[in-house]
Formats: sequence, C-alpha cells, structure tokens
Amino acid sequence: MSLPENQKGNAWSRTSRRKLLACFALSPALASAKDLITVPGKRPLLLHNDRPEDLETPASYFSSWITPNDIFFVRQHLPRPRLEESTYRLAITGRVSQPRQLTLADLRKLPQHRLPATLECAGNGRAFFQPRVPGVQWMRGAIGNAEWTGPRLRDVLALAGADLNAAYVTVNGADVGLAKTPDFIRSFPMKKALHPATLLALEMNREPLPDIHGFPVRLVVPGWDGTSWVKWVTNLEVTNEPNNGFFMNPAYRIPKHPVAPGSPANPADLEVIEGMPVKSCITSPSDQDRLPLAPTQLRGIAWAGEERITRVEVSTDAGRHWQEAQLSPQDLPFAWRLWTLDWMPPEEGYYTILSRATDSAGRIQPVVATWNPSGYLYNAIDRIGITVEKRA
Ligand SMILES: Nc1nc2c(c(=O)[nH]1)N[C@H]1C(S)=C(S)[C@@H](COP(=O)(O)O)O[C@H]1N2
Ligand SMILES: [Mo]
Repeated sequence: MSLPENQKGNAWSRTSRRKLLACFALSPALASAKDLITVPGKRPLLLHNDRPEDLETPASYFSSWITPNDIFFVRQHLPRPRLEESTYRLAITGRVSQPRQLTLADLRKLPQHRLPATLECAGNGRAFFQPRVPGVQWMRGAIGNAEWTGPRLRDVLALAGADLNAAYVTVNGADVGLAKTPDFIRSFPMKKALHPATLLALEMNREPLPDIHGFPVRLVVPGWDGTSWVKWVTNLEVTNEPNNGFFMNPAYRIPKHPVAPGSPANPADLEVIEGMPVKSCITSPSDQDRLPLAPTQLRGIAWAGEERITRVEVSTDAGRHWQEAQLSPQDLPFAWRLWTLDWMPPEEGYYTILSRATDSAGRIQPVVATWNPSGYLYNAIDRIGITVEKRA
C-alpha cells in the first residue's frame, strides 16, 4: 500500500514501517538509483513501488509533445481495481434533482471533447528538496502530456440535475482502502467542475483508457495537480462540504505561509493544492552525461498549470549568461511545450546547465523551490551537469 508521501508512518503496519526505515537507511545516491522495470503495456520505466505500481518516466523519453501511453508515468495509492464495460455504472448523488446510474453508453452519447493536457503528480521533483522529504522520490518524470477525450463533467452533472450552486463535487474511484488505508476520495470546487475543459475522459491518446490509467473513466482537471485526476471514477456526489477524508486532509496540502526547511507545518495553516506553478526541465542530455566536443542540442519541457508558457531561458555557464530557447508551436493553457537550444560547447570541461521558464501570468521559476514537509510542487530552475570531452 502506498499512502501519500510523509503520511506513511502513521498508517503503516509494523512490517511496512520496518521496510520503510530500511529504505531510508540507504544512502541518498543508492536510494535514487532506480531500477527500470517493464509492466504489461509499458516500456521500461523507473520503479518506485511495485504493488501497486508507482512508475516514473525517464526524462530522456520525453522527445515528443504527446507522451505515448506506453511510457506515461503511473501513480496509485491502492490496489488497482478492474472494471468491466458491461457492468460499469457511474452514480451521481447528493444535491441533484434526479440521482442517476449512468452506463458507458450514456457517457458516449454526450458531446465528446478532445483536449491535450499535462498531468503532473504534486510530488514530482520531491527528490530534489533539501533537506530530504519522505515519500516517493520522484525526479523529473512524474509527468506526461496526453490527449484526453470524453464528455464535459458539467454535461454529465446536468444529466442528474445537479445543483450548480452547491460548493463541491466529491469524486470516488473504484479502488478501495484496505485495513487501515483510507479510500481515495477527492472533492473539488464546483467552479472548476463546471469549467469547459474539465472532462470525464474515456480515451487517452485516442485509445480507450488503459486499465492502469483509470479504465473506463477518469477525471481530467486541466492545470491542477494529479491528485484531482481521479481514476476508475464510479461516484460523483454534489455537496456543500468538501470530503474530509485522509486524501483531502492532511494529505495533499501545503502551508499557506512557507516554513523553514526541515520544520513542521502548523496543521491549521495547510491548504488544499489546486493550480500548479510554472516549471521547466532539461530532458536531454541527462545529468552527468559525457558528450563529445561537437554541436549538440539541449532539449526540455516547460509547463505552467492553467497558464501558458511564454519563454524558456537556458544557461550553459551556471547562470552567468542566459539564452532564449526555441519553443514548440503549441501555445495553449494546460499543455506543456517542448524547448530546444542548439549549442556548441566552446571547449572541453564540466558544464552546469540550467533551464528557467516564464508563463503568461509573468510567473518565473525560482532559484530555490518553496520547501514544504510533504515535498509538493517542486519547481526550482532545473539543473544538470555534463562533461564535454575531446574524442579521437
Ligand atoms: N482512484 C484513484 N485515482 C487516482 C489516484 C489513486 O490512487 N486512485 N492517484 C492520483 C494521483 S496522486 C496521480 S499523480 C494521478 C496519476 O495518474 P496516472 O497513474 O494515470 O499517471 O492519478 C490520480 N488519480
Ligand atoms: Mo500524485
């Protein structure tokens, strides 16, 4: 069972606690040297947990604007459920004039919308926080950009006559808590639920959703962190109060007022994560690569939650000088952009390369990410080191 991040110690059984401690006893270098593993339907991915799978995409795989399903990262807290198309029902309850039990056919009858959007785990980049934070040590690859297709959530809510003045929609998936592990349930504000880009996706990259990504129905909440993108959705409840279960509180919250690195947050000062910050990563070359002294192309990705990426700058000399990178043509909210910079290293030696993105709201990546006890929303300027060598 993998509970979110720093909460593990509270709910884990004694054996699991031992395993967890054993894991922290590893040196940082060993703990981040992940094995590549293959699960059905996937190319080799970085293994963080195997039951259920938490799998990270190696950053070097991000070479296309659309992330193919077979390299898309996987994050789940509970054993994966298996749903059948024929018995699938979506219950809509709570503040509705007509409670419904919808079939997949009902969902397919609604107008279908296709939207490219980036899905990122709130814990992506946790491995880079100093001091270290417990939880899955995601590096750059708990993220992907896919095309999602399905009806708008607001059209689905309308079928049940949902009270649009209610404050929240509470979403539950078919995965259930076991023993002391709580069920994965999330509430989010009606305003975002009614946004035309919020979908109940039936397809991912023009294929039926793979089991591991939520077959047959998952929520797509563009510009918000992955926690809201509930998989295997079976229940929508229209409510005036948010769900107050473990995955809403205390998990997936950040301090409203930053705390000193390494110190606890005041529980009363925590708030639910909603939108996402501006961020970029270098995807090629990889950290600590050795390259020949020859023209090369630096490549990466950049994204900004509900905003658009307007600029990516790259430094090849540890931040003394910055050059503007070339952005891929997609200038959209919710979806990432790729960037490139052609570069001829002036001489052999070690280079520190940085990337820094700016978005349509004028936000710019910080030098240091805001440390928080659960290690969410890491977005500091990305940094790799490479060695350029003369080769015979
Ligand atoms: N039902 C359910 N939905 C879920 C989760 C989960 O554990 N159960 N994990 C969430 C989290 S934290 C993330 S980051 C995304 C990951 O989506 P993916 O596995 O399709 O990449 O799914 C979200 N939806
Ligand atoms: Mo996540």
